[in-house]
Amino acid sequence: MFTSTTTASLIVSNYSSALTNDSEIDSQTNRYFASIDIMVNTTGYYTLTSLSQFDSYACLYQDYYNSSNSSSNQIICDDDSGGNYQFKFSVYLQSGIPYTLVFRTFSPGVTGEFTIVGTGPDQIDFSPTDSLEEITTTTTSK
Ligand SMILES: [Ca+2]
Repeated sequence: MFTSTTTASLIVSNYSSALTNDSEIDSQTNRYFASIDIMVNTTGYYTLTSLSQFDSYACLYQDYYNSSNSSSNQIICDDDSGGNYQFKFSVYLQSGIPYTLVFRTFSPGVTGEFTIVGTGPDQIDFSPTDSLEEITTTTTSK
């Protein structure tokens, strides 16, 4: 009996940074977080997980993360599926659509270095989100 297996080669992309006392913080829960923009050039299933010394937690959002309504645009969240308290999930990412990964600690007041590891059919472009308040409109009157 023969078994035929087609194994597509998977590409691993890493993004390393750190949560520090200067990182963005959720004022309600006192947990530091990093907001990371994600783009892919090839549509398909990608797996995202983290390497860190702390208990990580992450959510993925389509387009952008709205800190005043954290459930809007939310695709998936995970706490410990990666083992060793690291988040892990697989998601279908579409080429040309911006996604935002919000990576944070599970417990308040925790800092430390971390690496996000993405695996999929193509490279993942990671970049820190410039601003969480890009939608803000400023009106000046005299
Ligand atoms: Ca966790």
